[in-house]
Amino acid sequence: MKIERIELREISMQLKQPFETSFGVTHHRRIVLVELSADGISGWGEVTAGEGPYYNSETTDTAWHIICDFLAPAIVGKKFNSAEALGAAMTPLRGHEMAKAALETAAWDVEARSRNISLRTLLGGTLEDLPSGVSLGIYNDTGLLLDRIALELAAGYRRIKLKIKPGHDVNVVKAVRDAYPNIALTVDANSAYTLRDVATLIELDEFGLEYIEQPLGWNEIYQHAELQSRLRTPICLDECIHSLDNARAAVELRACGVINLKLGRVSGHSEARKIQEYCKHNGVPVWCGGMLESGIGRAHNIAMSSLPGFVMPGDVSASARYWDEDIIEPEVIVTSQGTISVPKGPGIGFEAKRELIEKLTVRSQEFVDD
Ligand code: OSB
Ligand code: MG
Repeated sequence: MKIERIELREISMQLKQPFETSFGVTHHRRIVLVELSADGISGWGEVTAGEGPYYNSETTDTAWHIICDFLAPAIVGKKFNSAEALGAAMTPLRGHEMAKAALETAAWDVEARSRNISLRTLLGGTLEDLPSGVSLGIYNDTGLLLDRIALELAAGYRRIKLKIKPGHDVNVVKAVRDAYPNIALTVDANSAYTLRDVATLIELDEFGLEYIEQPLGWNEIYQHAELQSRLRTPICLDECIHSLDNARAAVELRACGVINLKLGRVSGHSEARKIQEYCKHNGVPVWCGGMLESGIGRAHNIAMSSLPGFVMPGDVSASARYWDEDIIEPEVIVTSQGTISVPKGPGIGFEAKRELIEKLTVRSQEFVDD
């Protein structure tokens, strides 16, 4: 593919409800979208960075800077044999996985569309219906949290994940477990604890959780190994895993029993596919995380989750849980069985709503081959 044009835009999208994690509250998303055109075909990708550097070190603005000043100039006008080769061309640039992933995933959409096949087929996906779970932010009122869980379960979702932080953990998990003794339940701390909190984390062992997600330092695999040796509940790593090498280190050190895969965090489909392959081979369950994405990021998550290593329900849920109107057609829907069906159409299998995207755009930048 010869890259003829890259269009970068920042869109502004209001979440239906604020989402609170141990690192802060998000009301409103500033999302960077990439449209990549090659050989007359265009594909879409999304930067999944947050507005501030609290989940990882990237932000909406660092991604804008890195794409405009380094990545887009390195790619526009060049020819690549595959999306994977385009991704490889960005490896000399250190870090900034989410900025890279936006371009890399857009290139996978282009490659699939140019062959008139679905991205699922191009990636080698086998699953057709994906089990879907929900991630619920921190609720100060546990009664409201229980009401929300009742609604999500009635809608069919297969797993409930609760955000926790110090002081808002064992008490909340106990209340939910008492109300729902048998549901698949998990917690996610987003790195809010240290090894000094081991006693609290050991208390969580009593609740039959599927896993405890990222309790310790955002880039600290070794300490998770120390913690895992003291817990029966598997640790699931999220923030720590940026590459196949990180996944291998975490599994070999026994720092986790489960991995949350996020396309942005691992720089795109190529690396994500290698990680799920490694995990499948080593019996480590993998599931697809979310970053409060618009429909474009959500569509890529769905394609990735069709790979055979994705054996646990993911955080990818219906568009309508986040947005009054999503930017893709059709929107992502979840069946009453709690599943998302992987689309069969070309590329990501969803179409970008260009008029709506235009209305939501706050800035844009074009790179053309001259
Ligand atoms: O840790 O999985 C996380 C949202 C923003 C940043 C980090 C995380 C999350 C979520 C929400 O848990 C997942 C979603 O519904 O998109
Ligand atoms: Mg997480």
